[in-house]
Parts: sequence; structure tokens; C-alpha cells
Amino acid sequence: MSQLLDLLNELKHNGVVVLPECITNEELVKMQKSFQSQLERPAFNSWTGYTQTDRKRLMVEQLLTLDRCFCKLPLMPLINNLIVEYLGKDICLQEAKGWQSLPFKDNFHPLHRDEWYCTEYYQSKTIPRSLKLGCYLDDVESGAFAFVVGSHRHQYQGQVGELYHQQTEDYELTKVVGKAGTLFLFDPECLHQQSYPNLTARNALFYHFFSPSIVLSKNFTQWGRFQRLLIESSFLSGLNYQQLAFLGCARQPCNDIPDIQHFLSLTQPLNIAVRSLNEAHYLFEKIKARLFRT
Ligand SMILES: O=C(O)CCC(=O)C(=O)O
Repeated sequence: MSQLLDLLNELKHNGVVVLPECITNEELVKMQKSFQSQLERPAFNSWTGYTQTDRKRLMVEQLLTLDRCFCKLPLMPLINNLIVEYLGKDICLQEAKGWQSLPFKDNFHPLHRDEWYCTEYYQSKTIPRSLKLGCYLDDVESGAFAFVVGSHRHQYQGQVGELYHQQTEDYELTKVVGKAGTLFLFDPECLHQQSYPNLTARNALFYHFFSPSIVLSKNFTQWGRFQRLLIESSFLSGLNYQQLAFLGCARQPCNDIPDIQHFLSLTQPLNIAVRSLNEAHYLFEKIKARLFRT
């Protein structure tokens, strides 16, 4: 109990807390292998794989479809209890993704507060809170997660997004360096970034927890950054009601039709390109069958 309270107090005070070792070596290896398998190729047509929306990160979406270990991680009692104590009982997992950060020398991913809730809606209301769980899959010495201690402790909205705090020299950054398997919780209202330079590719997981009742930012939903959480159903077997609820199964069903605005003008040419490729593949197979008919 006192460990939970100590960690909770540190999280409340600093905005970030590094957790004690929770993952076994066997689980870590499974997660590393499964994550790596998604980095072999980009998601395309019927291939699953990584997606890429910026220059230096290969995103692995929907971790809970990949391996049971990714499902078990947020359910570990210490993690689960800390999140519920910090955010309240109606909280659940909303995103489970990770990324490989490719090496970079510049301030590629500058200091920011996450843009996820609708800032206009909450203009004169209490700022909604969320938590992220970070997990390194590699030993991290450079390119570590970095944050400004205590910068989440403000009552009124700070500026969200990456445009406002580019002069990193103005801030004292604390870095979370650590071995593969290092776990940390942070309040994304705390100023944070991936520090630079990042000398080697870094694989890391980021789970995001918040209440289903929160009104989300349109940038978050319509630009495809927020995706509905998918789970491989066999990973749910044996979980109790509380665990299922924590993974989001107790939410009101979401009836919104996804309305992604990303590169709208490219939709038609991209559809044509993919269909042409499939036609070409079909023709190729047909010619091959004719030529090699016995
Ligand atoms: O990749 C990192 O270390 C930074 C993570 C981050 O900025 C985020 O999850 O919002």
C-alpha cells in the first residue's frame, strides 16, 4: 500500500513516475518480437505493418491485436491501481500503440502538451486529465522520454500541441533513461518530448487512458490520430468484469462513423492505384497459369 501511495504522490507532484520492474524477461522478449514483426513492412492493402505519418517515426497501432502480453501489461495490479487512483473509477484504456523512433539529431519531436481533448469545449471548465503508460522495448540511453517536472500542475489550460515550446534551452528537462522493460506513467498535460539526439532506433509503447465521457479534439479524431481500440477477442478470455471494463468493454458503444480528413484529395488517386495494382496482380497470375499449364 505504501509503495502505491509513494508512486502516486510522485506522479501527482512531478507529473511522471518511473515504475518498479513488472515485466518478466519472457514477456519482454515476446513483446519485442511481436513489435518487430510489425516493423518489417508498411501496412498496405492486406498487409499489416507499420504506418508512417511523420519522417522519423514508424507507428505500430493496435497493440492489443498482436500479443496477449500487450493486453496484460496495463492490467498489472500496480499499474491499474495507480491509474484508477489518479484518474477515477470510470477510466479505461483508449489507445494502445507504439513506435520506432528512427535516429535523429535535431529537435524533431519538440516539447509539448498532448492535444487530445477539445480545448474550446473545456475553455472555462476544469482541464480533463489523462495518463499515458510508456514502456521501452530497447535499452534507452539517448532519445529518452524527457519532461519538465511539475509542469502539469496548472489549473487553466496551457497551450497544447508542438508549436509553443520549441526553445528547449528555456526548460530544465528530466530524462527517463533505462533498460528495455522500463515502465513509466505520465500526465500528458506535463510538458514532454522525446529528447534529442536519438542515436539509435528506439522502440517504445505508449498506452493512453482517459474517461469515455471526455469531448475529444477534432484534430485528434478527424486527422486519424485517434483510432478505436481493437482487441483480439481470444486475449480477453479469463478476464474479470473489472479488467474488461478497464480495457474499455464497459463503455457505451461508439456509433460515430469515422470521419478521417487526412489527405482527402489523395483518396481517389490512391484508390485507383491500389485497384490497378490488384488488377495487374490478377492478370499476372492468369498469364502465369496459362504459360505453365500442364
Ligand atoms: O516518444 C517519446 O519519448 C515522447 C512521447 C510523446 O510525446 C507522447 O506520447 O505524447
